[in-house]
Amino acid sequence: MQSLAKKRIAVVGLGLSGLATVRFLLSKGIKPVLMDSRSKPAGIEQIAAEKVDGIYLGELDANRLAKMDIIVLSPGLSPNHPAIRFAVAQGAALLGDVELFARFNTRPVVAITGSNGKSTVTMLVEAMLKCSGIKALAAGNIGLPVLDALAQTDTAVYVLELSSFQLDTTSSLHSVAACILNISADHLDRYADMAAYAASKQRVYQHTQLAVFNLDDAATTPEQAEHTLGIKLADSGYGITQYNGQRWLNVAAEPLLPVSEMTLFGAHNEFNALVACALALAAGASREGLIRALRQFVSLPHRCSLVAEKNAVRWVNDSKATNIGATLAAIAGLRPGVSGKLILIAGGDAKGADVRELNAVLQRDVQQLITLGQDGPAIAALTDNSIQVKTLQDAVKVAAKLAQPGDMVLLSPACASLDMFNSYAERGELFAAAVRAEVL
Ligand code: UMA
Ligand code: ADP
Repeated sequence: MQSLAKKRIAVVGLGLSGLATVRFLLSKGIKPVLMDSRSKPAGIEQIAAEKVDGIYLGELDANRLAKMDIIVLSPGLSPNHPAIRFAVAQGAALLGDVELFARFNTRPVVAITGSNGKSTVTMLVEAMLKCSGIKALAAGNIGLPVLDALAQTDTAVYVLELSSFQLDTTSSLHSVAACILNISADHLDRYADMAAYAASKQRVYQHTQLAVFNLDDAATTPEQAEHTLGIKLADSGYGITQYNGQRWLNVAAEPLLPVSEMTLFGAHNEFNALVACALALAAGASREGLIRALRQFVSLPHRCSLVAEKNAVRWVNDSKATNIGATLAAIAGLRPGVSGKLILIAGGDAKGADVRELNAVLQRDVQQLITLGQDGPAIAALTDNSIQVKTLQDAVKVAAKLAQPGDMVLLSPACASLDMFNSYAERGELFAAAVRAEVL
């Protein structure tokens, strides 16, 4: 990437990362060609047409793409799109915004991927570094495009949440530590099979000084890495230990903090905390910094958040559970604390996953299932205790009728929201609003 200026560069996709890429290229004096398969992408008005080398909207033109030296592809578009494949076959180089970041960045990076827990661990690592007096910045899939983060020059360490889509177009990202938290079915509408999805995640370990992985999930084991660190709750180096009559986080073989002093709860979050400790220490955090961050951390919204407690019924919003693994983790974490029924609201776009993986938990832990959305019927068919509804508001109404003291109503859809909502956040907000209207 020495002489970007002499290359013909197309930015394909004008969402958050595409717009950040355009800003980055313009700052380097490069006029890219812009394309988006939509006729009216939301951010288009932010671009001054005279500053770029053409804006082409609507169906991607394979011949125009084939004339490019470099295509910077947005994560929401598949590299298997026929027009992209054609251009690559003609010799265009395909990369993403994270690859551009990697080629220009000179500061330490911590890289985090996995099917679930990425945002939580990313925010925790950022908080641990900040509590250690290190200027850390979280970016990537979490929301801030990496090329916008690159422009923040007072950053000392980048903490990057990376999706498999971003990793697919990344090949030279160096990191002081990298992690795959777990691998469970997700995005199977874009990958041929689980092996292809897992191979994409493995790319995070390509050039890392320390590969942190999940000892309870073989698919996360690094296929190539010099230094590795496996973590599971029942382990002695990084794990949970009994100390002074309490359960403690054990970090680098020494007790760090009683689990009861963490603001996060649930077994999956204990694991997330241990991983975050390992990653943050590798990037220079102090043990005091880890402790402060774990005591103060404010849980991210839409992840097992309590919306309301009324008549001893708890209403919990886990809208961020956009795949089956996340819903299983939420139920495993929350069910032991529920004395009455667990009423689960699930459904949406299952993204090609096999919903039968919910079967055992639905039989064992869920007393009432309420489903909605495109794949609601397939989930409802798994159990006799199911009711299908058309809207989230109806789901809340039905749940309110059935709930009794001691019960929990949990929105944890195991599906993406996009068949009915603009985002998981909108789904979570509408759920919270419906709950407040119905029960408060
Ligand atoms: N799209 C088109 N045509 C195009 C370009 C995009 O139809 O030409 C559609 C995509 O299919 C998608 C939407 O537009 O439905 C947005 O795609 P995008 O690639 O423009 O996305 P950005 O706005 O750049 O946001 C991306 C990440 N989105 C995706 O990977 C889909 C954001 O992660 C990320 O925060 C942002 O870059 C900054 O790095 C979001 C996400 O949903 C949270 N990620 C997926 C997930 O977590 O499961 C992977
Ligand atoms: P991501 O960014 O990967 O989507 P989040 O941190 O936003 O992950 O958490 C999303 C959901 O995934 C949470 O609501 C929770 O139910 C589940 N989850 C969080 N951490 C884990 C984990 N380590 N293993 C399995 N599920 C998890």
